[in-house]
Amino acid sequence: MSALRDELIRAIADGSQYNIDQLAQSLNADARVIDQAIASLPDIGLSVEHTSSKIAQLARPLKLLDRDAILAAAGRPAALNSLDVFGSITSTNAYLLKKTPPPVSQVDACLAEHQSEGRGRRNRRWESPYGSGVWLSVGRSFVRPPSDIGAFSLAAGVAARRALLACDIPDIGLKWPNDIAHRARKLGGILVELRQLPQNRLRLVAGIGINVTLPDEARRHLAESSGTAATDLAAIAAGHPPDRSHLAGTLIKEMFDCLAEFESAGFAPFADEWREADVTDGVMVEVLDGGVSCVGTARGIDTDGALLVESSGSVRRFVAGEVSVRLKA
Ligand code: BT5
Repeated sequence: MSALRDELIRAIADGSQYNIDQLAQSLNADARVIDQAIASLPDIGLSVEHTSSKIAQLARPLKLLDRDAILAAAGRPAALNSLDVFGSITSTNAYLLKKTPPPVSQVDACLAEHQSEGRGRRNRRWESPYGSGVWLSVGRSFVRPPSDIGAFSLAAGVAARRALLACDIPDIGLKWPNDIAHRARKLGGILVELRQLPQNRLRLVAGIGINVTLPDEARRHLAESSGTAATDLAAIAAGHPPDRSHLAGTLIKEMFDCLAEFESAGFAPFADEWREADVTDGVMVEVLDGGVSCVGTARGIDTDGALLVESSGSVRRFVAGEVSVRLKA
């Protein structure tokens, strides 16, 4: 069904009205199967309008990811081992973690139009409706991992911000440890997963999700289910978001540069840029660490990326991956 569904989406992506019998003929499938495939599109985040039982149309046109345009925007990096572009997948991070690791110093990249089990930290869910964002993972392994590899998700935030700026999206903030933010709303997030390999090698998969045109239903669902105020590039860029393939390629380029820079110099070269983008610096925050709450004033990050919080006259350090931050307003 999934391959047929991808073909169907390609066939109707331009948002015109399509006759279901004609679609069935051109896709070499039974009209009932096409009907079912169309009926399943809302489940993956695509709204369909029916003007009659025989005519279907996407609620809005869809420009699909284009592998050549992505490679061109990425500058065809020499370190690229593979670039997979999927219609629907469980999770781009999960996919790269299962794949045989690329040769050392080479990088795999993977994108999908839709993730059925997109993941955030601590088993949280990342909403990834079809064609509405850039859902990207890059993966490589290190023979001698930098000692501050735990701060890589902060460096990846800096890389994402650089990519957005290169696509004419300024004023992007970063919220410790892994949020990409715009005016107190969540535009995207980063998930870094590490796995120990034999012979002391370390495998790293870094996933970045950035909302480009998030459907209203997804935004509503996020507000209701987790109180998340989400935003997208369409809102930030007044209805003219960057082309997704161009953004995806630019992100790949910045992530490749980030991986190379981090390998040679660790987090240090990213720290000042991260501090510039820090949305909680000087703000009252609540840090939740293993069920214990600490309320205090955020004082930026330490050289290793740990969050510093001033509370009752002393400064406490919180390490990436174990803490969540709540703005107290
Ligand atoms: C993150 O986790 O923010 C990391 C998100 C990483 C997603 C990418 S997409 C490509 C790659 N493949 C994957 O499977 N994942 C990565 P966390 O800080 O735990 O935030 C999760 C929370 O963000 C959820 O509990 C929701 O409240 C909220 N959220 C979920 N989907 C969202 C969306 N599309 N936009 C804004 N907020 C969202």
